Amino acid sequence: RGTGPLRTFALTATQTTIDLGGPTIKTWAYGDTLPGKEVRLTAGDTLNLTLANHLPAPTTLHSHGVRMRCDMDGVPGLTQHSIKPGADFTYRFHITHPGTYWLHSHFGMQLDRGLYAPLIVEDPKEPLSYDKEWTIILDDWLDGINTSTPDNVLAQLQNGKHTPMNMDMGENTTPHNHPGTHTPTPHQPTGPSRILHAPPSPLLHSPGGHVNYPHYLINGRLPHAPTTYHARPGDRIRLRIINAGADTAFRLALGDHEMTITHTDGYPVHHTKTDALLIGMAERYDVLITAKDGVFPLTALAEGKNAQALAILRTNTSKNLPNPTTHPKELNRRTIPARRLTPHESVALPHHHPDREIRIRLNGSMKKFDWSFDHHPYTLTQRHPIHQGERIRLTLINATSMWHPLHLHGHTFALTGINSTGARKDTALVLPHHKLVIDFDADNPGLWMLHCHNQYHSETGMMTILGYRK
Ligand SMILES: [Cu+2]
Repeated sequence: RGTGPLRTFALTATQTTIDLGGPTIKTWAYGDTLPGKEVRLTAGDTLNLTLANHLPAPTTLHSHGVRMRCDMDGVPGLTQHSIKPGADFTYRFHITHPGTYWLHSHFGMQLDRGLYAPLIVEDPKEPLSYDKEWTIILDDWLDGINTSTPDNVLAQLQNGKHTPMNMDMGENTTPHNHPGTHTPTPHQPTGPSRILHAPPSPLLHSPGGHVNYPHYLINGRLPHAPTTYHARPGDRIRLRIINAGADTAFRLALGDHEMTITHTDGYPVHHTKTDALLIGMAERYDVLITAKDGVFPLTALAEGKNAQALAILRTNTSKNLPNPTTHPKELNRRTIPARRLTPHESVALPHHHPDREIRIRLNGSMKKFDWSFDHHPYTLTQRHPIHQGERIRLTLINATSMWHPLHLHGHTFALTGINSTGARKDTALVLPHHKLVIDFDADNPGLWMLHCHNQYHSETGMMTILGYRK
């Protein structure tokens, strides 16, 4: 499937100590930084990334949103054996499409620790012009704070009935065939309670999430010790914004600035102006801004959670600093949802009647914490059959009282529009009791996950598999 210049990278998944800008915490991360060091290459290159596992647990790496061959997709037990402690694995695949992507662990609850890093694929014929480019990674944080871990918080939500899903146990399993035979030890609901009690978010028509995180971060920093970005007044700046959170949508705005949306999930859209963005877990937006003269807050409100993350844009030497809790007025102005965006002609999915429709219902409740598709919690053997060459319509009916960010591996679908196909994305929000209808061309054979990107939902069973049939 193509070659191109080989670009070699090495990441180490390891236990480490991270300074969040005050509290120093023990966690699991890629190397000693949070986020992990950026992986940047150019469309046409072949990625050659070796992940060394220095964790006390198995792991895998998923390149979120990147079109690739299935055996490099990093789904434990399905596309590869998980990487045992002390072992390593080399992910090698040709990258054809530019965009803003990210790397994260696809094993158990590891995503809600520090196991994530940006993956930026430059366009060799970049059509946008800008003076600076920054990657902004949003995250919700609890790991290592007063003995909290994502596993013990999941156990709190499940009231002690946790059965791990998104993992295989190595030697006892064969990819594509047998689910794990290992009986996992349930995690205990220990540590301080992190269960969210808050009114619903008007934007999400439901609670912001389930977890009341002690911290929200931009590029690994707390609001009282934010990253400061320096520019000159008038500079045109590209922001590549990634939500690496596990249970939090962020509403983001830059004080006193308008943003121009240029891409979502790596794919270009017709430039659209907005004041704020609502970004679900694993979604990405690229925006252009023109910097004004001053010091400005880049605020990421944890939607429905009454807390926020912060970074600073500085273009002069003013001594004034935005307050860590500052609430730019732009947060309450225009928020353009993805369904209002239209794809750039170069990536618009051609109009075509679907050859196959797959209807899937989302089930589960906050009380039972039993999230699933069609009332069947994930198993490795589940398949929704599709055939190469088909135009597939996926109709995802949300029968729950909760919102979900749904992610399809290996393909970038089109949101369905009224008169034309909508923006291309790999992750899209569905509100409670609404449906999400997405179209894609089955042109990348393999076994591909469809799952909720709320890590607390996917881990309890809201995942399934689309399988190409010969
Ligand atoms: Cu969900």
